[in-house]
Amino acid sequence: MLYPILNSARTLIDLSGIWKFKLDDGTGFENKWYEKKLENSLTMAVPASYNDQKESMDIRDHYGYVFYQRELSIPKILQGQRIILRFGAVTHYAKVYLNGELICEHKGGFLPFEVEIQDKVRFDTNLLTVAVDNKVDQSTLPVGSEKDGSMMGGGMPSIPGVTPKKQNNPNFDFFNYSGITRPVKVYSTPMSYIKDATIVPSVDGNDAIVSYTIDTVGEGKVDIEIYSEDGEVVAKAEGKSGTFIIKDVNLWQPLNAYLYTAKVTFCEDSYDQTFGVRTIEVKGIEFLINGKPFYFKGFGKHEDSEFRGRGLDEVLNVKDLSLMKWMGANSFRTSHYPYSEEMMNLCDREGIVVIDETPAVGLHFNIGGAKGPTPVDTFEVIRTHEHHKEVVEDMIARDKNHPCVVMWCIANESDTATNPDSAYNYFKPLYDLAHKCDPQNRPVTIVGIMGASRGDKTLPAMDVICLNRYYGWYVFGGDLEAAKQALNIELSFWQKFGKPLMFTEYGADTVAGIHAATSTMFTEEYQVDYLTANHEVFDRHDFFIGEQVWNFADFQAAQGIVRVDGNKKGIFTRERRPKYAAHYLRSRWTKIPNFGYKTEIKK
Ligand code: GCB
Repeated sequence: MLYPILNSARTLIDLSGIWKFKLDDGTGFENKWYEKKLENSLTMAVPASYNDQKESMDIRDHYGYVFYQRELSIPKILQGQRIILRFGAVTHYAKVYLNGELICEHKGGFLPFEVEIQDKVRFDTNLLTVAVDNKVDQSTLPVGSEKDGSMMGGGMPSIPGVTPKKQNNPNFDFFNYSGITRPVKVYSTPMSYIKDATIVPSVDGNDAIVSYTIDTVGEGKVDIEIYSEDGEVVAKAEGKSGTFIIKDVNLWQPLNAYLYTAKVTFCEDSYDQTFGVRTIEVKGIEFLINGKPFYFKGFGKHEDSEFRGRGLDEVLNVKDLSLMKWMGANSFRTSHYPYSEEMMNLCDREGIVVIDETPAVGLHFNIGGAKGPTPVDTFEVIRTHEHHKEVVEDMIARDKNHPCVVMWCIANESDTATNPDSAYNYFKPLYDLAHKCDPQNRPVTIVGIMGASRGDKTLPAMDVICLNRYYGWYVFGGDLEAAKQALNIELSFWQKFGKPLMFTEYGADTVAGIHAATSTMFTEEYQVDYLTANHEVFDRHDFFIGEQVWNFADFQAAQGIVRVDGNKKGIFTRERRPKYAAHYLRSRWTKIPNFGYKTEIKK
């Protein structure tokens, strides 16, 4: 799906701002709130999560639908054009009404969707209403538990005469921020238009051979001009698909990005698609970018900040990448959902390497609040099968052209070991689907949970083995010598698969400002000691190709007895102030090269 742009053929109207807002009291649909102006509404900023914008537990912990509304004026000059209403993300389910008519619905809170409205709008004022549902259950991604008690919050006892409030039970460790979290835009195209562009670069000596496909609607001819960063035309092509050659190509390199622009014209329409030229390959125990063995240094992150929740914040995005560069990091994983298109564009520009993850988290009914007395076969119980396919397809369709994306991650910490055959039968088709959908055929992975290894069939079937491990925290907390031994034993187990392995999470909760001369858990000193112990073991293994610390910054989670105002495993606080460990990691990572770090061990 193309990102909406403004150019000589297309207009773009941003609907960011203050919208009307109202919690559904259970009568919103029955009383057709979408047909008239919302009564007794509140103000709410878009894009942003609604939860932290007001001082009200009813809003923060709301369960179910809310209604957003605004007037939408469409200029008459757009008559005769295709007009599209596009949502960057609405979390988790959206019903969109224009002048009282339901014009589209969308499931899933982290990917864009759009609807053509030229035949539905008045070229005057319209009433736009969006009903947004935040419920998570065993059919949604992320997954909610249908039992009382969130994964981290502990269960709610059932006591006759007591009616606990209705609430979501996220089967995941981050706050269930909801609402219209990414930009809402109206854009126009001519009636004959460019629907999609797919660009697949390859490298041949000093040159790039780039194949492309342009998807169009209407009759006409496609022309393409390729521009360098200096605005020079470096290649040209004609037709809906084909190849072009860029002589003496400038490669897109980690932390040294170079972007070309393909200017596509078709009838009256035109579209500017940026792309980078780089190659990705998993070969033996190495992960090659542009033919050289890459070492991942970086983080698992969240889209999370004060007031906005998970809402798009471009200042924060720029700041986060700047802090990463300051530390010598080169990569992150979009844990635990696809991030905004704006962030992906920024990573292309900044040369930050991205592992792009679906919102499939919580596919595990044998841990936390979801756990019953006897283990269940998660993949017999869960109802995400079809939706999981959709999110894999839609994420890849959205992000396929981004040079920053080097690997797809189809899920985080699923139950791959309780019933290994069921898990394999669920995930292998998704792995195959990801490969089939991606025109660049990037590597595909799944992130494995602590405790699952022997007997697991799913992880060894992936292109790269990605593990979340907490030796020295959840296991052997406070005993880093035992942690090192256990970690080393586990890595030796994985070595036999002959594949590259990386840690996509390892970390320790650390309360900023707590210090101790004798390092104990939760102190800033312990976070450094924990990381140092892990690194000592990582550095012994040549197939260990990357370290992504959990987490870049402290982040909000559900209320409960485990998290004190959120998860504190950040290397930065939620306000982006460095903890002591940031300086330690900076010192380590600025010495580790992006390429060839493990070459010495192999010699
Ligand atoms: C994990 C999860 C992550 C949690 C983290 C933790 O393994 O993938 O979502 O936040 O552990 O801190 O427990």
